[in-house]
Amino acid sequence: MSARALVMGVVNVTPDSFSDGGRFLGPGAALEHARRLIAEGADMLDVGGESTRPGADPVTEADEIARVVPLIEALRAESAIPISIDTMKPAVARAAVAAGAGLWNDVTALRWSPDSAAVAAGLGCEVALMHMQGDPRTMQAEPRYEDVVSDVCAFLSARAEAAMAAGVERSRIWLDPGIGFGKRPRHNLALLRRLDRLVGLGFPVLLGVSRKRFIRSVDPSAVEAGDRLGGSLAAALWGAAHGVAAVRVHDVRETVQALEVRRAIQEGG
Ligand code: HH2
Repeated sequence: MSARALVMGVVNVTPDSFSDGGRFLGPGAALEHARRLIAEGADMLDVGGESTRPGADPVTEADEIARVVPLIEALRAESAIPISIDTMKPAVARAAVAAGAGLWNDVTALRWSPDSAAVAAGLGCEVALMHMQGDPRTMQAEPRYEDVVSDVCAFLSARAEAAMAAGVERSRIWLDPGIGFGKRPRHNLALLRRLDRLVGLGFPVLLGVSRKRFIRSVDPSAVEAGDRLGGSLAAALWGAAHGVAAVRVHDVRETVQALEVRRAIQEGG
């Protein structure tokens, strides 16, 4: 096994994701896409049924379950790949874990419902706690920080403590700085520059930089999400070099290749 960062491939079953524009809506198309990401070398898959795009419309619990559960069941029937469920809702997490997901990826860091932390503890699954200022509808309105790196580290430490107080085992917790969630470009760049501070908290770090808007702040010509592969790879390599455990990406093949080349240079083949 190589020591490189793990690659988490994104499988959206949504009509309105910012990065892939709903091309994968529908369980059949989403399953095909998931198979492709596995063939391209994904170490795990992140299945989501609700877009967290700024301004995205909320989805009901029942609709979200109906989007993600058939896909997770179908994947489980043919593959042992670890699956995470990207949801804020405890009922969706519960249904997804029953269908075979092993990690609850929660962009609200278990704050969406007062039951979230207890449900996570009861499920016994891994949990990724992500930082977000505000909520998806309003988060880009006017993000403010005293010191973004210290603020995000303090928030994530507190959320990890809250999860553990509710019974989630320490060894099951991941932290994620939430690149693009209630942050200006300078905030995203500062968080990336000082990833060592987050890694230093002692939990595995998950990093989502793929196709994100901050890349456009560096290259104004990268208007569409699909124009941002170079920046996505640069940021993933930066994350790997600074100790993140996993990167959440859309372009699995290219990211695996980039990380493997970096590893081969470092380890000599
Ligand atoms: N980013 C997105 C969604 N979920 N989860 C974690 N832990 N970290 C992230 O950075 C993260 C995330 C946004 O990306 P995408 O899935 O492409 O968009 P959408 O939420 O519209 O589906």
